[in-house]
Formats: sequence, C-alpha cells, structure tokens
Amino acid sequence: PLPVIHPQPQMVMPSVNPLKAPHGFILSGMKNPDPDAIRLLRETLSITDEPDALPLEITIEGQAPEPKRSGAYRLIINHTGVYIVAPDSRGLFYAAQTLRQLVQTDKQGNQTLPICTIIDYPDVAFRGTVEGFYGDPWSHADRIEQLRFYGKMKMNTYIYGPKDDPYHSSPNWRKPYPEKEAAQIKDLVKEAAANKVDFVWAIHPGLDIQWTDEDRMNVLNKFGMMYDLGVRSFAVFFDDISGEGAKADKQADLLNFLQKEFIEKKAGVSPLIMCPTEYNRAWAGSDYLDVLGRTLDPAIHVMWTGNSVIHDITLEGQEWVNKRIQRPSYVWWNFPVSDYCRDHLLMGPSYGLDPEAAHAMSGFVANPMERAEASKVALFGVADYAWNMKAYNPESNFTDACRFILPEAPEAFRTFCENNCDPGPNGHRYRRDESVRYAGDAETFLRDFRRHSYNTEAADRMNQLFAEITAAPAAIETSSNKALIDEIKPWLMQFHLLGKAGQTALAVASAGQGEDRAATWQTYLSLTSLLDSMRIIDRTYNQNPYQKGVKTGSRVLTPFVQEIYLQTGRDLLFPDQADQAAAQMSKASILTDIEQLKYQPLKESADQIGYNRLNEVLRIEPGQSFGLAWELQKEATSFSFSLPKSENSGRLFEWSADGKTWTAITGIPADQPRFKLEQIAPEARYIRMRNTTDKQMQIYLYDFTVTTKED
Ligand code: LOG
Repeated sequence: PLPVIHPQPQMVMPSVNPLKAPHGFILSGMKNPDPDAIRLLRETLSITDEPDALPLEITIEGQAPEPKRSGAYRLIINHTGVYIVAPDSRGLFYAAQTLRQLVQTDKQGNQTLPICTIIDYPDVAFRGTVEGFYGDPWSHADRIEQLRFYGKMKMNTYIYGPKDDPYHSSPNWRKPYPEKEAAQIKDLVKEAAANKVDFVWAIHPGLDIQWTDEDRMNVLNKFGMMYDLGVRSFAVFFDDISGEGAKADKQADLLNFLQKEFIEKKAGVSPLIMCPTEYNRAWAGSDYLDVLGRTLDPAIHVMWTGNSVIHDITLEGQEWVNKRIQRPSYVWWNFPVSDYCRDHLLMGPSYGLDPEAAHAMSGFVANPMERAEASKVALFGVADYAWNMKAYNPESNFTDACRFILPEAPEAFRTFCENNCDPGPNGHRYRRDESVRYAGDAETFLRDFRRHSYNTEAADRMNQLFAEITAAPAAIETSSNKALIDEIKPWLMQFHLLGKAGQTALAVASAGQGEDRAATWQTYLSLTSLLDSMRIIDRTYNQNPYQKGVKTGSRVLTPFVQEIYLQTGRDLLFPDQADQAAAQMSKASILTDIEQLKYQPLKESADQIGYNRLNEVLRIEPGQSFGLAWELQKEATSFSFSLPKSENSGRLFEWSADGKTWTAITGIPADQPRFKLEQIAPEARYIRMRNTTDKQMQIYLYDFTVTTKED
C-alpha cells in the first residue's frame, strides 16, 4: 500500500506493484528545469548520468495540467519509470516532495517506488503562516528552518509581520533596516525562493501614520528599500490601532496609491495584501468593511481572522465578510499563536476548520507561537487543510505530525502534545479540547471520589496515563531537535512533575479510603511537596511580564490532581463537615462590566494583582468601568497603570471598601498615560477606572496593577 502523503494529494490511483530501480534513474525531458527541484530529486532518488547503466527514466514535462494553479503537478509511476508533468517550478518542486515521501530504500541502497498515478493541486492558492504575534520575534535560524519545513509541506507563503520588530511597526517603520537585519532579510528571501515560498514583507504603520503626502511616500520608499533587498511580495497591516489611522477611506487611499505606484509598476511583484482594522466579525460594527469593499482596488487581498479575534473558521462566516469586502477574504487564523496565553503551549491538533470553505477564501495563513519549532505540530495540520480540505482529518494528522516532528519518540511526544492544547481561561474565550482520551476517566473517578468512593478501574487507567506522562519527557529529550527541546524545556520539567503528582494524588485518594490517617497524611505531604515544586517551576521559568509561568495539563489533569489534593486537605484539616463549609478563603478578582474584559483571568502573584496586557484596543462605553478587588486580609500599598494613547479626559479613578460606595481618587494627573500612586486608603479593597463621558473611549490596557501586603 501507498504510504500516507502530507499534504494529501487530490487524487491517487494506486496499484499493488512496486517499481524497482536497481540501476537508479536518469533525467530526461525538459531543458533547464528548476534547479531546486532537481537538487531535491537528486537527494531523493539515486540519479545517474550514465545511460549505459540501464537506468529508468524520469521524464519531466512542462505542459499545464488542469486546474491551472501554481504548484499543481501530475506524477505517473509505471514500469518504465517516472513521468512528471508540472507547469511551473513550484509544481516540479512539489512533485519531488511527493516522491520523497513515496520512495523506499532498503539496506543495500536499492530503491523502490509504488506504481501509481497522482493528480495534485492545492485547494487554496496561498497557504502558510503570518509571523504576526506580539512577543520575541523568531530568530533567523528559526525562520530558515520554518521555510524549509514549508517547502516540505507544500506551503507557499510566509508573511513577515512580527509586532515587536520596530522596523515593521512603530517607531521605525519609515526607516531602513540596519545592516545586519537587512542582510538577514536578503538571506530569508533566498531561502524562501529555494523552497518555493513567497516571502511577504508587511508594514504596520497605523499607530502613528499621518495621512499626508510625506507619509504615503514614506511607505512607498520603505517598500522600495525592501524591494532592493529582494522582497517581491508586500502587505500593509492596520490591526490593533485606533483614532486617525483606523479610517477606512484613508487606508483605502493609501493602498490604492501603493497598488498603482508600486505593485503595478515594479517588475515581478505579487498582489498586495492588507489586514483591516475591523479584522473580525465581533468588531465589525461600522460601515468600515463596506467602505473597503467599495473603494479598494479589487486586486488587493483583505485578511480576516473569523467571527472573533481567535475563532474557528466557518463557511458561513467567510460568506458574511466576503459579501461586505466584495472579494474572498484571505484568512489570518489565530492559531497556534499564544501571545495572549504565554504560560501555555498550544501543541494540539488544528481543528475547527470548515472543509467546505475552499472557494470562500483567497488564502489561508496561520499565526504561530513565538516558539517556532513547537508551532510545527499545528502547522502540519494547517498545511494539510489548506491543500486538500475534504481529505483533512485533524486527529490522524495530529498523530502523523507527532511522528514527523519527533521520530525518535513519537508516542511520548504525542502524550506531551495532547495534554498541552488549551490556552486556559482567556479574554478571547477561545478554548481547545485537551486530554480528550482521559477526560472521561478523570470525570468518572472524581464523581465517585466526591462521594468518598474510590473507582478502581478509572484509577488504574489514570495511573497508567500518569506513568506515561512521568516517563515522556526523558524520551522526548533524546530528540536531535535541540531547538525544540530548548523551547519546551520548562514544560517538559513541569510535565514530568505532573505525572508524579498524578500518581501520588491517586495514592492519596486510595489511602484516604482506609482508616489509617497517618498514612493519608504521609502521602498528602508528598503530594504537597510535588505541588510546591510545580509552583517553583511556575515562578522561575518563563517570567515574561504578560502571562508568567509554566502551565501544563491545565484543562483536565492539573485540576484533577488539585481537586483530590484540596478535598483530602479539607478532610484532614476540618474533619467536621460544618467547618468545611465555613472554610471559605477570601479571593482577589477582576471587576468589570466590559464584555471584552469579563473573561480575562486575573494576573496574580504573591504581592500583586492586575490585568493582563491586552494586545487589541479596549473600548469602554459611557459609564462602564474596570477594576480590581483584593482579599480582606490584604491592604493595598500602591497602584499603578499604563493606559497609553487614551482619549484620557473624562476618565475617573475610584476606590471602595465594600464595592458599593465609591470615592474619587485625587492626585492622579488627568492626562497622564502612566502613573504610580504610592498611597491608598488602608480600608480600600477595590479600585476602578470609569468612563464618565458620553462617548466610547478607546485605550490600550497595558498595565493596571495593585500591590498589596498582608495586614
Ligand atoms: C493581532 C495579532 C495577535 C493576535 C493574537 C490580528 C490581526 N492582530 O488582538 O498580532 O498575535 O491578535 O493575540 C491580534 O490578529 N490582536
């Protein structure tokens, strides 16, 4: 049988016979075929230049198979040899990639190919990634490796737009790249070309752009500089901005100008891509998209993240936006990006993608994690989906992805990935299934445990799983992919501890069934120290200022362990049921009537509580407020905020002791975007900021933090 090919070809007609090529192959047909494809063929098959050795022929032809899409190819393998039809270099390169997955080489070096016919072409014309996240941009080495990976996976697009590259966005979008960065971009353009990937360079000028001739020339000139570095594909991003820069008619003017003066004038440039300010349905409240639809040159692509910032992609949602922008949108899928949940890894399958939506999108690119290697699990799915949607199966793709990425220990890697999928509670309310194979047993066990009974069968299966988890990190670390191990190392450590904690929690639960309280205490204390170790990892590694720490198995397994731990602790500390009910600890929380913030998890450390930095613009309606509440046992010692670019007049800061009566805080300058208040009424347990105007306020919520101490 044929091996599974990724991405899956559109049509495969297999036969049972293999083609044996004991004397290798010889190339014939087309003159000057694509050298990258030929290099790949030579690496894959033993190709001789000696016709006397009786080799089989590989015939390459350039006529166009239907449909005429870049990358389409036909591959016919029969008794006489291999016959490739490819209308462009990309198609020939992809045919060679398919052959690489088909060939089998035995110990003597003899090669066989399965006799078959493959007719193949992509469902979506542009497929790949948009490096569009906040946080540390990928390294040069990361990017080179990604481009090679895209070539293997038949992805043809890499959009360069890391938010924290100052030469992509403010403050330096007008300036040329410094020498070293410029040289690296040149390099990337070359590597991209060798892998048949379009390197798309994006600019993000909207934070401070002026709608003047000077600034339109600044954009044009920057494109010119990038053209001189070899870039032939361009994008303009207007996401996450407010005020002047966000006006549809002005944006369209600029884009149409670039279309006429640059895209159409320069040689060999691909269609322009733009990312709108209202880039998802949840925000599309004005006529913004209709204005773009009416006025933007029809050749310009418009990006779209779906029904909200982070969302499944549905045909219905695509049709909704396409009507308004009057063209098929170019999907910017915000997965596996983790810049809003930086303490989690999103290494689960890519699912939630409509198999019927191919005709309703012009491109499909995924925004990945700042961890490039770890992102490959999800991207393996993205490649399959965008190439052949109907054949895409997220589960089997996921298993194959784990084998492809970590062939040294595919099962251990899968165990790790399937328990590191969910972002945890977040303001976008985007959740992913996690630990699906064990969720049922975990729930069954806990249901019985809550009634003080121990379900042996469920416990046995959970024990088996936790043993696999404990062992997985050591197996994964045998991988030769050191970059991957470096990226996920703290999570591997945490995962190992979680496995041990899980096994110990089951021992605690089992001991709790007996009469021997001393034995229960003993296992309870070992669980305490394992959970302490996990807390230390969480407080030591990945201490970025946004979502600090290292969470693993956070959807099913960690809560499973914690519930057993807390319940046993209550049983041991408050054996009397009545005391248990009364033992409620006072907790800190966020306090708001703004929908965009309601689901934000509280950011909490030993002596601080606060909001997570929001990437997108925060909209506050008249009368709405956001604030914090802290524990009765704690006093606030200071309060600080960073709310830049706000239309600041009309904001009011207030404190309260009971959450009902509020007192205005004096001493905060009215238009200061950043401030630290060193004194707060000792009885305060709440602080908030309120919009006292009659207009919507648009601000960035970078920081809003209260520092506390125990009284
Ligand atoms: C940004 C993007 C960010 C992503 C996920 C778009 C179009 N823009 O909320 O840079 O990585 O969401 O946080 C965005 O998605 N803003």
